[in-house]
Amino acid sequence: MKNNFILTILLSLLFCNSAFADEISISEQYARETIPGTTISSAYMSIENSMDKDVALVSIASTVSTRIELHEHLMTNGMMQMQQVESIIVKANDKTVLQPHGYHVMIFNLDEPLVAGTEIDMALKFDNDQTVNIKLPVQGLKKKTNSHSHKH
Ligand SMILES: [Cu+2]
Repeated sequence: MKNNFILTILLSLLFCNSAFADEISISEQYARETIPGTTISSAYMSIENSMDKDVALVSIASTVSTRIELHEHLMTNGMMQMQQVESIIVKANDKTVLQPHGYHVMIFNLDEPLVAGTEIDMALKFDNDQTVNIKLPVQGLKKKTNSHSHKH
């Protein structure tokens, strides 16, 4: 009985979202359209960990860029700044949301600007040797470019 229950859960996980890879699931993922005149973009997503131990996102690869970094926003002296982080932890049976003004993914050195309505790929590498492949729709810029710039 218990095994059937577990099997049902596994099957529903497998069939409801192709982005599922074992016990890490990605949802609400998207990338931003490139701001005209720049070669960067950012991406956001929700990462859910249904394992009994913490896992950390450590790197991201994509066909659109060879330089993709994990970042966080911090308030420093009343100024919103961002810095690169080595990893983003997703606690056991919890989720971490990458969103504007929080953790985010920075994409640098784009050969081609990201265009709204298209899709890009990403391979998310975690510290348990798991890689999760996802597709991210590119969304248009909702607001005018805000004044903080990316200094790298
Ligand atoms: Cu950033």
